[in-house]
Amino acid sequence: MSSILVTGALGQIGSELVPALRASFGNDRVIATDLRVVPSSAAAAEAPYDHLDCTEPQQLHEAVRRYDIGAIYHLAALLSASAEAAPQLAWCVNMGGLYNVLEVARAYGCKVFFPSSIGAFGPSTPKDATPQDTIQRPTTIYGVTKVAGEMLCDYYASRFKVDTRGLRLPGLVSYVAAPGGGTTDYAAEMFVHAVRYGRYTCFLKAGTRLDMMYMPDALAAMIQVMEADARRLRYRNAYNVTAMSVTPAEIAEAIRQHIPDFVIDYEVDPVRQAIADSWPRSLDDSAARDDWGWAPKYDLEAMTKDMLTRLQERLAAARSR
Ligand code: NAD
Ligand code: AKB
Repeated sequence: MSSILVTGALGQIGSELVPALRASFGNDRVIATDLRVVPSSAAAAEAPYDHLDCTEPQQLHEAVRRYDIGAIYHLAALLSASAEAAPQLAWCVNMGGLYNVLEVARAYGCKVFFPSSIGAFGPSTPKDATPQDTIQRPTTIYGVTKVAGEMLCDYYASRFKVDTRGLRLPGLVSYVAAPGGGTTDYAAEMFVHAVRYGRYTCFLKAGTRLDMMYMPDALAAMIQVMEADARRLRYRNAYNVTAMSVTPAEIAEAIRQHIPDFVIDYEVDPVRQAIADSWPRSLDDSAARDDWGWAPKYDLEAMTKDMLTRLQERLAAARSR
């Protein structure tokens, strides 16, 4: 049985995707890799971890050969705000890395998961119930790399029969690893600050509506689309998926149901606000529901309850050490 390679495995998604994959497929069959040399999570320390720079094709070829890789979850990338601060590096990592992954997949017959984003849409995209097939003219370098990445996945699927699968993920909320330089980071940060300090200063305006998803649903979606029957997949670029469409004010109100004294104020960052304003308010994910049975489990209320419980447990454990 071949193994699974995860690039960018020490980030917000990889820190939870790797343990989830290991729980399903076995510790030794999931190879976590990242640009960072020292594994920071306990999960990475217990099972195979390798340093891998996805912009170096030779390193990918060596890893795929050494570990007999059959599937690659390609997570390594710069997120929207980090990419806007370093557009040239973002192109190199996001596009160069994906190209190298697709080439190695072509050579060795690997399946590839590519995480696209709501950032693949732009101001001329319909903002509400954004369709699966629609205008994609993003105004950020992050979005440019996500649209080009989606098209490259389509091309490798049709031209070289590489088994590519992808999702247009919304902002992800989680508590294991901090988000890494995105526009939707405020959502996860708000929960952490609510538990630690009882207050949060948000960098987006109170009414900024964006799609969000709790990490357990995102992990399920990634594994489910990779395991789906290939004959049922109409899209090889990326499927729209969402779980909720919410504003900072609405998340704050949900937190207040559990922490009544929670205070939120706003200090708007014009760069991240402009990015958020260019993205959809809500996605139509019916193609994912029809083709491979996508159905999220967490709405805002369920996510808020679980996030706060988990964060309070972690804080109590840290204080008792
Ligand atoms: P993250 O920033 O938390 O983690 C990315 C990881 O990639 C980091 O650990 C970093 O060290 C690593 N990395 C950077 N350059 C690399 C290189 N050259 N080679 C190997 N590793 C490198 O990001 P994340 O939130 O885990 O996101 C993973 C993927 O999912 C990205 O493609 C992102 O665009 C996409 N995505 C994330 C979200 C979200 O809300 N987290 C939403 C939509 C899409
Ligand atoms: C970001 O804000 O950059 C990411 C994303 C939605 O792609 N969280």
